[in-house]
Amino acid sequence: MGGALGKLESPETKLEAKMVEAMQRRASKGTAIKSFNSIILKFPKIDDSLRNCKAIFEQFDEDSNGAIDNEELKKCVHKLGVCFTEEEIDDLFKACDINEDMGIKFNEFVVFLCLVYLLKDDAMEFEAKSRMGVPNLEATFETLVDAFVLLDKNKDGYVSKNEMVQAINESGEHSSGPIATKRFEEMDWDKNGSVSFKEFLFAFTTWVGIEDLGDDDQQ
Ligand SMILES: [Ca+2]
Ligand SMILES: [Ca+2]
Ligand SMILES: [Ca+2]
Repeated sequence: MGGALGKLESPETKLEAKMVEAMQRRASKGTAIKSFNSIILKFPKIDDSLRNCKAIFEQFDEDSNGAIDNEELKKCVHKLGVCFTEEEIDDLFKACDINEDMGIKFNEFVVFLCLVYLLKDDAMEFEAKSRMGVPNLEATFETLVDAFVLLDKNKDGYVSKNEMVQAINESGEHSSGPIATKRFEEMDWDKNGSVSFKEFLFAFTTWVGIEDLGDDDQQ
């Protein structure tokens, strides 16, 4: 820390600092995933599981306009049985509203649920499964966290381009450099040179094609 990249990698918000902390805590337990390829092999299962969140989404999108507003999100957090302050919920809302249209669309909601899962101190408290009726959701989130832990070699809570190159190298790709660069650029949404867990999740929803689902826009 404190090197040339120190500024880039320091968390911007309290929420992000909390996420980094939670990720580091989780990383200390190791990961069940062995390679980048095995993450890719899990895509179909992850895809299925995330799509099942659509029912939860619709339940909280009370006015059925295809997006969850701040008030609806507060009810959702309450229903999930999580204790977040108003400020934390507002921060989560802003963090997940990646296209800044003041509403949480389906792909943004999936990211939200997974962030809530990570931020919970005790995963057992996360009652989405029992309350929301989505089977294997926790297992899916656990896989996503595991995947991030695998990529974040130095366990600083962010994935750097070098770490991405390393992960793809280890999976035995011949032209790992260009593939890693492409994947990295797809993930680094704000182009600041490092990938946060949130950015990783957004990339994932794109890779498995979740974004198409919640999109009721004209185009
Ligand atoms: Ca949005
Ligand atoms: Ca890292
Ligand atoms: Ca970034």
